[in-house]
Order: sequence, then structure tokens, then C-alpha cells
Amino acid sequence: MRTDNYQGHDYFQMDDFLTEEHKLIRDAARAWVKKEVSPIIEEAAETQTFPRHLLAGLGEIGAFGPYIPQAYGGAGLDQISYGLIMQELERCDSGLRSTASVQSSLVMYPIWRFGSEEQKMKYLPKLATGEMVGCFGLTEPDFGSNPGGMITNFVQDPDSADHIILNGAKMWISNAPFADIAVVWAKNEEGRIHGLVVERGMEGFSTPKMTGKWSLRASDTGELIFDNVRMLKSQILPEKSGLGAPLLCLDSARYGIAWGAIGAALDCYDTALNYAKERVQFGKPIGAFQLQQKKLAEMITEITKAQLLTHRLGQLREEGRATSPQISMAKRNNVDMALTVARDARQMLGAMGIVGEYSIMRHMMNLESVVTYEGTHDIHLLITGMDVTGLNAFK
Ligand code: TGC
Ligand code: FAD
Repeated sequence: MRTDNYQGHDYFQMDDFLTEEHKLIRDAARAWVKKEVSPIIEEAAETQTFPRHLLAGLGEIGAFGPYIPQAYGGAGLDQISYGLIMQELERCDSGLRSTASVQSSLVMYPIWRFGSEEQKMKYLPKLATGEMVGCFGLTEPDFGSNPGGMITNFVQDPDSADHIILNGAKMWISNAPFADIAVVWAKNEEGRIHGLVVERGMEGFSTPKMTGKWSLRASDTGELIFDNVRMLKSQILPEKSGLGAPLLCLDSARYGIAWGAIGAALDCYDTALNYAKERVQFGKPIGAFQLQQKKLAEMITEITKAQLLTHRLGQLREEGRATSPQISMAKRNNVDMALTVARDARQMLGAMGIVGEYSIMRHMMNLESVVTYEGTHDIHLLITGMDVTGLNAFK
């Protein structure tokens, strides 16, 4: 394990846009990551296990529900703070950021936005500290990019006016194997999509772990299986229904991913830059060769462009003016950028680029999930295409 000496890169003085509070939040997240996660992340990836003892620490640095009001246990921070925390987490590992963004944007956000007061008070404070963990079930075996076709459904319990019965299955669900609750999207008898909070322990509900991933190995992924799960109607999120409800959650999570991907790219760039200054071939550091300088110059150029795009998106989101297509553009651009940076950085390390002693190969493999989940690279392109032409390629 190499010492984590990461210091950040700010080529266009983006820190000038940050408040002192922003910098404190970012630096606290960075320091926590260096102390608690960097020393163990490689082993977590090798053993395909999310280190659950990190949950309390994630809660302490405000990574769970950063923008959820303090009245519900959140940190009450702004959207830039949320982004900075996601950036620092993914600088270490996309799986670490996944755990935090699922908990914040896909579990706490829908309970906060669409839940009853009772649901908010029951779940949000415990989710904020990490005492309780959640997951988000939208994707099904036959419905990934097209979640509107989902089969999972609930019907009125014929034996009780207060109960419903849930059936179906969700797949590829981050945090599922150890989550205490799942925010699940299912159709009612009229085919309308609703969010439901399913609790571990409900009879007929199971969460088998999915193994064999070569990507996002430090994040636990599983299925959600509902076999006649009988639950109170009061577990339905009452304030919004329709596909637009989960898509609003995805807007928030995709925004966090746009920041997170910059973190992964910065870590790869940082590693390659340091290596290029130290590694000597043909009598001089490889960083002195024009071909290697081209790679580094292009990396920092693309990272800087993504930083500018994303900071502006954060401002718009804070003002409630960011559109879903703007979020799609940032998610798509930044993850693609990070993948390109990771691939170039890996080559710059030669054979050393493939070993776990350096983080690059792990980032590269992780980003293959990030480019697929929360809307694939192609889906986000089609969202932009639809926005600029007014023509819908999905229908
Ligand atoms: P469409 O007919 O266009 O829309 C249905 C309704 O939704 C509204 N809407 C939105 N609302 C809020 N935010 C958005 N971004 C929205 N986009 C659309 C829309 O206005 C409409 O409302 P209404 O009232 O008219 O009914 O829907 P469609 O079926 O054509 O699909 C559109 C499409 C393809 C863009 C969408 O379904 C999509 O984004 N697909 C990608 C699926 C996806 O991203 N899945 C992610 C699963 S979760 C996950 O990956 C977590 S990874 C977690 C981690 O580890 O970090
Ligand atoms: P498909 O939808 O089958 O797509 C296959 C290919 O076809 C893609 O390249 C896609 O871009 C392309 N394609 C599809 N439709 C079109 C079209 N109209 N035009 C052109 N090309 C098209 N989901 C959750 O609900 N919760 C989670 O917590 C979660 N976590 C995940 C964690 C990991 C590690 C991974 C890998 C996935 C996770 N997902 C989760 C699922 C993820 O959101 C889906 O994998 C993603 O939405 C794509 O769905 P799919 O894999 O079924 O691909």
C-alpha cells in the first residue's frame, strides 16, 4: 500500500469560487478518506466487499444526505458541498461514492421529497448517521434503460384494507445485500409507478448478493426479490407517483456522479504526473518526452473543462434552475472524460499500471460501471439529442 499523498489540482483557480465552508468540508472529507479508506480500499476491492465499518464515518463527514435539512438529521449543506464530498469519495473509489450517493440521492432524497412526515422522522435521521442503510430498486432483469416497462407490482391485500402485496424482482442494486430498507419502484393495479419503503425482515423479501463483478468491487451489489411481501399501505411514499418520481432522484444522483468522476480522473492524473517525473527511461524522466507530456496536458485540460462545467451546474442546481438534460450532459461528459484519463494514465505507468499498488486500474474498471449505471452513455446522449431537436428517439 502506497502512502496517499494526494493534494488536488486546481489549474484554473476554481477554489476562488468556493467559500471557506466549502473548503473545510472538502478538506475534512479528503482527510477522512486518506486516514480511513485509502489504507484498506485495495483489499476491499480484491475481496469484493464494502467495508461496512466505514458507514459511521461517512455519516460524520456529512456524506449521507448533505443537502437534507438538519431538522431531519441531514447536514443542511448546499449543492456545491454535496458535489465536493462526492468528488473526494470517488477520488478514492467509485464504490465508496456509490454507497454515499445511493444513500443520499436515491434513498434519503425520495423519502424527503415524496415521503410523509412520519416516514421522514422514522427513517431520515438514522440514514444520516449511517445507523441505517438504504438501497434503491428501479432496474429489473428485463428493464434497465427502459424502467417504465417494469413488472414489479403491488395489489390490494384481499384480507386487509390497510395492506398491499408486492411481487417482482430488481437486479443490480447497490447496497442491497446489507441494506436495512429499500426504496422500491413498483406499479399499482392501474399500472401507475409508486415508491415504497420495504424493510429487511418483511416476510418474502430477500436480497441475494451478486458476485463475479470485475468493476465496482468495493461496493456490494445484489438483487431484491419480492415474493408476496405483505406490507402496510403506509409504506407507500404518498407525495409523488409516476416515472418522473424516480427520475427526479436520478437527477440528484447523476449530479453527484458528475462531481465524483472528476475525483477519479484527478487521482489518475495525479498518479501519472508523479510517476512521469520519477520514472527514468533512455536517461531521463518519461515526463520529459513529448508523447507523455501530450497525455498529461490533455488530461488536465479535460479535467479543468469538466470542473468548470460542473461548478456551473452546481450553481444552477442550487438556484433550482438546472435542467435534467444539463445534468445528463455533465454526467456523460465527465464519466467519459474520466475513463479516457484513466486509460491514458494506466498506459503511462507501463506494467506498473496494472497492479493494485497504484489506483489507476481499479478506477478504470470502476468507471466501466459508472458509464453504465444511472443512465448509460448512449441514453444520456439521446436525452441531449431530444433536448436540442425536440424529437424523442425513445418513442
Ligand atoms: P418519459 O416518457 O420521457 O418520461 C416519463 C415521465 O418522467 C418525466 N421525466 C423526468 N422527471 C424528472 N426528472 C427527469 N430527469 C425526467 N425525465 C423524464 C417525464 O416528464 C414524464 O412525466 P409525465 O408526468 O409526463 O409522465 O420516459 P421514457 O420511458 O421515455 O424514458 C426516458 C428515459 C430513457 C430518459 C429514462 O427512462 C431514463 O433515464 N433511463 C435510464 C434508466 C436509469 O438511469 N436507471 C438508473 C437506475 S438506478 C442506478 O443506476 C443506480 S446506480 C447507483 C450507484 O451505485 O451510484
Ligand atoms: P440495457 O438497457 O439493456 O442497455 C444495453 C445497451 O443498449 C446499452 O449500451 C444501452 O445504452 C443501449 N440502449 C438501450 N436503449 C437504447 C436506445 N433506446 N437507443 C440506443 N441504445 C440503447 N439500478 C438500480 O435500480 N439501482 C441500483 O442501485 C443500481 N446499481 C447498479 C450498480 C452497478 C455496479 C451496475 C453495473 C448497475 C447498477 N444499476 C442499478 C443498474 C443500471 O442502472 C443499469 O445497468 C443501467 O440503467 C442500464 O441498464 P441495462 O444494464 O439493463 O442495459
